[in-house]
This record gives sequence, structure tokens and C-alpha cells, in this order.
Amino acid sequence: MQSVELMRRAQLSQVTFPLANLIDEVSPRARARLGSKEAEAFLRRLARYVPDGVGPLQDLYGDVHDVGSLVRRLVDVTLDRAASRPESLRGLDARREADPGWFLEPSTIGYVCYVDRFAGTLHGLRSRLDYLASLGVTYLHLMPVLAARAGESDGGYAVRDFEAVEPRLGTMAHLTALADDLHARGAALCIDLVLNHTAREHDWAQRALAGDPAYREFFLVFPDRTGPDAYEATLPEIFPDLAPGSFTFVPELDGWVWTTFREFQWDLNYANPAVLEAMLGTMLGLANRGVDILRLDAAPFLWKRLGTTCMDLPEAHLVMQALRAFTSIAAPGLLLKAEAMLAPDLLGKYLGDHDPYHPECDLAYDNQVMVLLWSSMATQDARLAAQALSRRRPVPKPTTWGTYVRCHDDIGWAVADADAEAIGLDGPSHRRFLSDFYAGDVAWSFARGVRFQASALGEAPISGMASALCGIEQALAEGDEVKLRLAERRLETMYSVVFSVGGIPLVYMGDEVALPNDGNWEDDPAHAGDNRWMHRPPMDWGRVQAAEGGTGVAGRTLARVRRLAAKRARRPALRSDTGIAILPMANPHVLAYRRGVPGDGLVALANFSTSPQVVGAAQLESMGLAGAVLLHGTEGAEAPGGAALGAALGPDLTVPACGFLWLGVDDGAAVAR
Ligand code: OTU
Repeated sequence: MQSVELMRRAQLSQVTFPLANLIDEVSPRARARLGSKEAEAFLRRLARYVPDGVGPLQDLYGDVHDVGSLVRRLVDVTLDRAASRPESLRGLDARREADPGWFLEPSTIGYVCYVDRFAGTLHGLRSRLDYLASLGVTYLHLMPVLAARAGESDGGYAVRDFEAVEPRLGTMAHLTALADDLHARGAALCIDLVLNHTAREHDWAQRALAGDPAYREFFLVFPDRTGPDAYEATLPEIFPDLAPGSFTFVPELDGWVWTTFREFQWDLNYANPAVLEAMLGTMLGLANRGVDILRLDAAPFLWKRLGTTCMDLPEAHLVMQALRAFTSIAAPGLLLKAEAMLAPDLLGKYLGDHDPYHPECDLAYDNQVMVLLWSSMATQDARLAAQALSRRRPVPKPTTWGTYVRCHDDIGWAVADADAEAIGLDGPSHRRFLSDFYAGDVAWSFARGVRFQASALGEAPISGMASALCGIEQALAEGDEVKLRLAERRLETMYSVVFSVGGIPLVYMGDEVALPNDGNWEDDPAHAGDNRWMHRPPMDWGRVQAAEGGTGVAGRTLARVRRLAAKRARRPALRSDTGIAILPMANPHVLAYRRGVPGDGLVALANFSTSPQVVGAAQLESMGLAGAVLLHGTEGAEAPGGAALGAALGPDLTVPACGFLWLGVDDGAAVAR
């Protein structure tokens, strides 16, 4: 091991850990269980990653627990799981260790779906892999698949068994078979790991209910309201309508249990290192089943401290850093993806930008780009997006964002006050406007969304499918062809940004055929009161089949998403981690940015206005676009005023109404990160 690097890490974490002793101690056991070749690799990773984990453990537990023996217990977990790691996955690990940026290729394109709604079962899903391949998908994120409690389960986010698949969807063997299929196609599998809470039906909670004191310590239980009242003075309410308050009285425990989300979702107590140890085993168990990426649900909530919001505390990051370090020892190919819907300026931390010597997650949701896209479409103005994106810092290598237009949750209006003010808007009023606009309460709104929770400030988050929010549903209802074409362009242009702005683009199930809101979402009693189900519709395969003809809204949309994927996959400039420069524009309606590596430069333009916008010759020249060629764009971009695909540009450029253009600039310059 590079000793200088080790020393530096040890210094940074302010602990002197006897790493050499640990290796000597573990080495005979590792050889006995793994064989000498595999043991060598294991011990190399131990030397490399333990120092990353020790500092966080010391900071989290050092005052109360013996960190040395905790490290040994965690190493034992990793050795157990390394011993049962299938040979094929060890091969994947080796390839990924040799190429740590494997998931950053421009050909990495994601798709997110519910197994039951998309394909019935995990087995059924295997017969849909050709369809996913036709969209260029190489990263498949399945919404919660682990065994959930019966009845209401918050869409599977109330897990009763982390080691079993939800029986309705199949078995662990089916999950592994799906992972094998994906791996054979060069694709990867992502599933949710709800590490913040369990269902009250989970074995740990059941043991606590039965009176086992060790398991009572897995949760946060208060004998009376004193603790809960003190915490609630500063806690935000996450589901104020569905589940007011953050504590639930549980008669069997004669106490109040911390339940940030629903009353049946019990928060885990990470201040107890036994919880971290159990979760490490869970994560590595899933990795050994073939899962490549674990989406860490509700990451900001992992740690609680009195007098705070108990969100995004430094300790929550330390927990993830420790889990990152120890999972890497047994499954170095495993990626962690943080789910944190917070103010934009806080998101980089989940990728480790605050503490580069302690890697954290590899991926995190880019909710900022999503919100900026919807904001720009509502205002027909690109300045907020340009301002906010210019201020972003590059994320540490080799981490990246998951970039998306829609996901399974409501859209929370994460616009930073500082960005709003910089362009003359008031943050709270703008967020209220977005809420009203997408709920359809503004006269000129094209959207058909619904408020998810009645927030005190009126900045309510919004539910609805992308097609409903971008105007397709309204235009169809009104039978207005002109409006329809504009709405379709909105959807394509938003996806064009997601496919080109950096990060892994994630297509949300159904968006590729402009699936409308689910009008029947209220029929299922287990979904009562939770209108997020309106944007979790069953996949309409009849619609897909008809769409293959290429006509109608669905057909046009499907062809467009496929084209975006195919164009992106071939452009080195669009690797997830290449730099981005936001280009200053005289025209406020157009967002322009440049990405590039030597030999492949790309400038993307997105017009949020409902009229075509001209970018004049002088501006093109100042952007270094003389000699650029048109690579891709909204249909009709080939019309007079623009240029034919692949041809050099004319003196002026017209960006179609609500449309986009991708221009190739091959001047050999990289865009600095
Ligand atoms: C996540 O979302 C999931 O995405 C939701 O579907 C779950 O209901 C929830 O966890 C509980 O498991 O509050 O409105 O900052 O935004 O964790 C969604 C993070 C949520 C939170 C996020 C949570």
C-alpha cells in the first residue's frame, strides 16, 4: 500500500490505528477462508479501506465504545461476506477496481420502475430486457423489491425483511437471475436499501416488541413525551398530512418510538454501533446476490441530535463514510447512491465533496437540475438555471449525479434563495409560484399536477407524471394540436438536458411513451391519501406496442427518447464526469452550456420560450461556435434559419420554440472541471 497516502489518511482522521496488527491478525483467517490468492486481494483492500472507516467510527462512537473491537467486528462481517461472494461477482469487482469510473461512460443510461407495475414480477421483467435495451438502458433501478409489510407499506419503503424479496414480486433467486441477465448484457442493477428505518413488522422491531432489550436499543424509544416534545420543537414534518409528528406511541413498549415517516416505519438508532454492524451485513448480503448499486433511502435522516432538524447532520455522513469503507473491503464493485432531497448546496456532501479523504456515496440524485427544468419551463426563462448551474462546484472523481426529469416522489421546490435573489426573484415567492403553477392554479398554466402535502408556507411539493406536468394532458383534453406539439417538445427538451448536462440520465418508467397520470390511483386502499400514486401508473404495454409505429404522442416520444440515448452514447463529451461551462447568453430564454474532452466538444442549447429564439452571429462567435455542426435537435431544427444535421451552421441560429439543439465543436479543447 502507498504508505504516504496511508499516513496522510491516518493523520486526517486523527486516530492512530494499528493497521499492521489488524492485518497480521486477520491474515491467517482470510487465507483459510478465501484461499491465498483471494486473501491477498482481500488484505490489500483491508489496508486500503480500513483507514477510511476508522476516522468516522472514532468520531461517531469513540467517546462511548471501544472502536478497536468495533473495527474487528466489522472486519469479521466483511470476511464472512467476502467468503460467500460468488466467483462471477469477484470477476466484476476486479474489472471495476481496475476501472473505477466504469459507470461514467456516456453509454450508461438509467431506467427506474416498479417491478409489479412494469412487468408483474421479477421473472416477467426478464422478458422486458430487450425493450430496455432498445432504450439504451444499462442501469436498471427497481423501486423497493425487498419484503414489505402487508397493507400500507409506503410503496415498499416499510421493509419487514432485508434478506427476502417481496413474495408478490418473486424470490431472491429471481433477483439474482435478473442481475445475471443484466450483467451478461453489460448492464447493472440498482435496488433500494431503506437504511433509515424498518417496518414495525421487521424481526428487529418484533424482538424489541417482545421485550428484548438489545433490540429495543436498535430503535429510539422514549418513556414519555418529554424527549419527543423537545425534539419536535425543531423537527420538520415530512408527511404532515399522512402522518403528523415524528413519534408514535407503542403500547407494547410503553413508550414513544421515533417514526420520521409513517407510524409503521421505525427509525433505526445508528448511535448504537450494533445497528451499523447489522446494516453492513445486510448491504453485503444484497451485493452478493448480484446487486450493483444500493440506493440509500432517506440518507439525511440517519442521525438525530436535540435542537436540530435531525436532517443532514455531520454524523449521518460519517455513518455513510463508514459503510462505504467497509463494504468496499468485501464488494469493491458495489456503488452507493444517496437519496437526499435537500437544498441544492447541501447535495455535494453526499458525494464526499466536504471530506475528500473519506469517500462517501458514488451517486446522488440531482434534484436541482430537475427543479430548474420545471422552473424554466414555467417561467419561459433560463436565467435561474444558468445562475444556479454556474455556481455549482464539480463533484469529486469518480462520483456523479443521477440526473432526472421525474421520479416516483413528489417534486419539492429546491430553489436556493441565493440563486433566486441573484436574478431578482424572491426565493419563497418563486417556490410558491411553482407550486401554484404546477397545481394548475395559475391561469396560463399548462400543467395538471396536484399538491402532495399542504405545506405551511404554500411551497407545496407536486405530484404528477411528466407528461401531465409539461402540458400533454391538457393539450389532449383540449384537442389542441399546436399546444400538444409544444408540450411534447417540452418533454423532449427537458430530457435533452438530462441526457447532456452531466451525470447518469435516469428515465422514469412511462415517460418514454408520455404515460399520463394514473386516474385510478385511489382505488387501492393501501394507497389512500398518498397522491404520489398518481405518478406511479402501471406500464401500458399496449401503448408501447402502438408507439413502436412511431406515430401519435407515444410513438413520437418513444422515438425521441431512443434518439437521445443513441446520440449520447456515442459522444465522449457527454461522459457523466466531463466538465461543464455555462455560457453567458444575451437571450434570457435560452440556456447554453458546453461539455467536452479533447477531440469532442458539445454545446447544448435549450429554449424554454414558446416562441423560436434566434441566437445571433455575434453571440455564436463569442461562444466559439464558428464552424460548429448540428449534431441533434428538435425536429424542424433543419428548417430554414437553422442548418441541416451534420452541416455547418449559418450566421444565425434559431432554437425552436421549447426546443433544443446539440452542436458539435471539435476544437480540441477540454472543458475544465
Ligand atoms: C424517500 O423519500 C422515498 O423516496 C419515499 O418514497 C419514501 O416515502 C420515504 O423516503 C420514506 O422511506 O421525504 O418525500 O430528503 O425527501 O428521504 C419523500 C430525503 C421523502 C427525503 C426522502 C423521502
